[in-house]
Amino acid sequence: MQEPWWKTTVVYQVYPRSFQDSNGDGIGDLRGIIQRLDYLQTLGIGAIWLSPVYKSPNDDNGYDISDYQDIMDEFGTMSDMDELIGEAYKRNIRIVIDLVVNHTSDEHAWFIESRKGKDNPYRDYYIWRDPVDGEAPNDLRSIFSGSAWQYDEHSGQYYLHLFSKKQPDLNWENPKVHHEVWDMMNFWLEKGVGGFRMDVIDLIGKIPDEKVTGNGPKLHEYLQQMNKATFGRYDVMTVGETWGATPDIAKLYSDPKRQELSMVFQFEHISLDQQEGKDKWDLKPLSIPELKLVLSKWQTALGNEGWNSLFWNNHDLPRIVSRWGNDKEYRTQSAKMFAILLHMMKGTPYIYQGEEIGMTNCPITDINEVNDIESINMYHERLANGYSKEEIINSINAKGRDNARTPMQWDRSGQAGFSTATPWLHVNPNYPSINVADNLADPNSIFHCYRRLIELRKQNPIVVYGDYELVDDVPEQVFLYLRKHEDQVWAVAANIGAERMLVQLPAFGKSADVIVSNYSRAEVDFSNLELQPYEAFAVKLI
Ligand code: TEU
Ligand code: CA
Repeated sequence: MQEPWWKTTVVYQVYPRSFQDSNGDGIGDLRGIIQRLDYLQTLGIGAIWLSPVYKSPNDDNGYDISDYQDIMDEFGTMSDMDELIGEAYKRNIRIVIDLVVNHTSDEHAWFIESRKGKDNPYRDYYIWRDPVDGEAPNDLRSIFSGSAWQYDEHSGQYYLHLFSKKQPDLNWENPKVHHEVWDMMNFWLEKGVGGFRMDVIDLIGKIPDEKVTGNGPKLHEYLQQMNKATFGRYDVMTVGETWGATPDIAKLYSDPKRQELSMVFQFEHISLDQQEGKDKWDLKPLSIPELKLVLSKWQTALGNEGWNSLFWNNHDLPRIVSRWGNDKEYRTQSAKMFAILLHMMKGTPYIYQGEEIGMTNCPITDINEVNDIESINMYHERLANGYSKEEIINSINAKGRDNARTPMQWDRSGQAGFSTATPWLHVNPNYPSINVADNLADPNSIFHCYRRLIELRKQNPIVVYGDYELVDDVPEQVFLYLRKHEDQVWAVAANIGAERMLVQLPAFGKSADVIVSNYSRAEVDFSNLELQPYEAFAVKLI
């Protein structure tokens, strides 16, 4: 049976606001993405996950949608979108769009109607509740700080918003909401999109009165109905953003027999440097043994009942080379190390814009430099709770989402070639030494390492289908695993640290068949192998 295309391809995430400005207003746009399609074709990716481009007041940079079937003014027009889909397809690149249906903007026509009064036909498109003892219905909190309930003077009721006040949650217990969403999805499928990334899709089964938000009892029923009514009839991919997924829950989403989604983004590895039961801002050192266990668990737990996504970065996360690598003297080595470690695993890899050239976090010193509503709300809440400005700014520099949203660094020209105007968000001042142009020109660049990894996946079934096996008897900070397929065995090693590490596995023998390396290593002798700082390679054992 022909395997689905999304098992052998690599997906590239574009955050349109920061990718390429084509008309000199300092904001990225659709025509800018069209201009850069040849670059993405050179990289070798097969799909673009396009963060939202629909009409939005941009309270949450497009994740607050006021019209799902029209394009945000600053990003361009629907004909630009049609051209992007067509031009990408000519280059064997599918456009996977962002489906944000846990909530809309409060400026969406449905909510404008809904808030007009309790008897409005759109009232039950959203989640309205009476006050309890003059207060919010319960103590549900917004992920963007504060209560998840907003009081509405006009009707004397509260509405639910798990994100910003301008992002009211849709009421998925109302069948009319399902049909509205299905109609919108079919509108985009008929335009030829390659699938959907589904924003916080694990929340649409919520039961607010019982304070159940993720993994509600009807969630999978909703997804099976959605599959049947929309994308199930197309050769497209779907990936759910599911922060609370365990391997067993992931199987419910991605077991092909269940006809729900192709795969999900799980975040267990991403949460390893966060204190238990605390917020993302409350850090603890990453434990590499835990990272090895968690990633290995996901590599083996799904079996044939599901499919992994593989990622380090996205528009919500700090950049991996700054977070867990070394963005100073070992930036290139550690960026390539994370690339080799991830792209040799089983699943569909995702590259976030700029990751392929080792872009770094971009520290700020004052809250006035911050755009992201999540960071701004947290700043004010923690300031009110007695945290010092310094502590809060340190948290934002470590985990704030703007780190991922500074403009793409194309070349050494002003504003890194992103725009001829002052961009909506500051450009990282390190763009003269970290940019696409220099990466393209240097055969040993991070870009060419990613290009090689993408090529390896296309050419070698072992990378896509090989069984995974963690090798234990190595030093703590060395991640060593095997991939086995038919009569082949590949070994993948990564030293996740700046100290040299000695590996002694004589049983693995010697091999001169190095497939990819970030130190241009010519051969591997496992009986006495010294790994350099952040060294990584893949080698053929058999
Ligand atoms: O993110 C879901 C989400 O919860 C993240 O905001 C995450 O909790 C936090 O940012 C950790 O860094 C999705 C989108 O990816 C995000 O950009 C949106 O802000 C959010 O949903 C609301 O649509
Ligand atoms: Ca623009």
